[in-house]
Amino acid sequence: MSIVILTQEGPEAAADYATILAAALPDLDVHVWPETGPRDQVLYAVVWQPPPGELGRFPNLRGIFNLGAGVDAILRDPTLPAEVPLMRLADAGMGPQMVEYCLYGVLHFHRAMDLYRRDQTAGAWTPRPFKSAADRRVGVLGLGALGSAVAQGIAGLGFKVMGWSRSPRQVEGVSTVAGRDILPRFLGRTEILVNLLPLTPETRGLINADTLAALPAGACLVNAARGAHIVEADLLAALDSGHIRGALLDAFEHEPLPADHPYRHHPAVTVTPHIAAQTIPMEACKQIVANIKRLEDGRPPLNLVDRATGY
Ligand code: NDP
Ligand code: OXD
Repeated sequence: MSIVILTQEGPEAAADYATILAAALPDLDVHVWPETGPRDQVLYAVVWQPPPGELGRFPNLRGIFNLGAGVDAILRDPTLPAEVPLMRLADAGMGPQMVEYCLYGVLHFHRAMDLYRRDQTAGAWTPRPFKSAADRRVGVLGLGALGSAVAQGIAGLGFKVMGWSRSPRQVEGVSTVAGRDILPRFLGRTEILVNLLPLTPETRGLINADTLAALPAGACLVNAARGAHIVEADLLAALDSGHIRGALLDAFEHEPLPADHPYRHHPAVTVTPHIAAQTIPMEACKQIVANIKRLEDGRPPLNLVDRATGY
């Protein structure tokens, strides 16, 4: 019986996972795709952006484990077996990284580092008036494992934070609202918008001309979730008009971001190469191993993806 690690990033990217899983689960052989051993022996698949069509080719799978928080890439595969439980990582060491990244983004815009950078390039010397964190309104889209940690982290520095989710949530130090109807009001009070939503049919393109227009003039955006949450042409138009002052973007619809993509050269955009929160093999494997044990004991797995909502 075996586990297969499926990633298009190549065997080197899978090596640490293979070593840790082999040590923790000595009764299971560990294979790294494209080497799979006999396909009917594979009980568990550990995947990150798996090669399309592959997951449908293991007839006895008991569980699929995503090596990340977002499962949008897996759910896009039409051959994904419908009956096999799909699990994702919940925090698994990504929380503190995501808090750092988003705090950096909030401070970058709060302290006008984007504008001072441009001033420096232009040879200008333009001090701007002080505004306290207590007067800065930050909005966090998504209050899950990562969004709630980020919202709390930002609130911990004294910012006025509001979080938005699908169902009502409570996060200490953060005012929270839920549901689509409240979104325009949430956006209307948000000077710095931080996106930590999963990419689902409901959230694809959520950051578009209408929602950007609902933000106050001069608002800024930190997108640490998925590129396809944003309608790129709408964001570029809002940046060009100045309605949106700046954007820190970590994830893109097509990665690597093409060299000639307008984001790369836009003076109001800072691009990072999908590094906001990286998977830590040891932490990820702890969750996977614990979940395999739960499945083997007939207990419900943790962090099960709801195929109906897409996260
Ligand atoms: P979770 O599934 O734990 O949380 C998702 C949150 O989004 C929940 O609060 C959920 O609401 C809310 N949500 C989902 N759909 C809607 C909707 N239609 N309207 C309003 N709120 C909605 O996800 P994580 O916090 O673990 O991760 C969030 C995303 O971050 C991942 O899906 C991934 O795309 C991205 N990510 C990016 C990384 C990077 O390096 N750039 C690294 C890791 C993750 P409710 O609470 O009601 O369920
Ligand atoms: C994730 C990611 O979803 O790294 O975990 O983007």
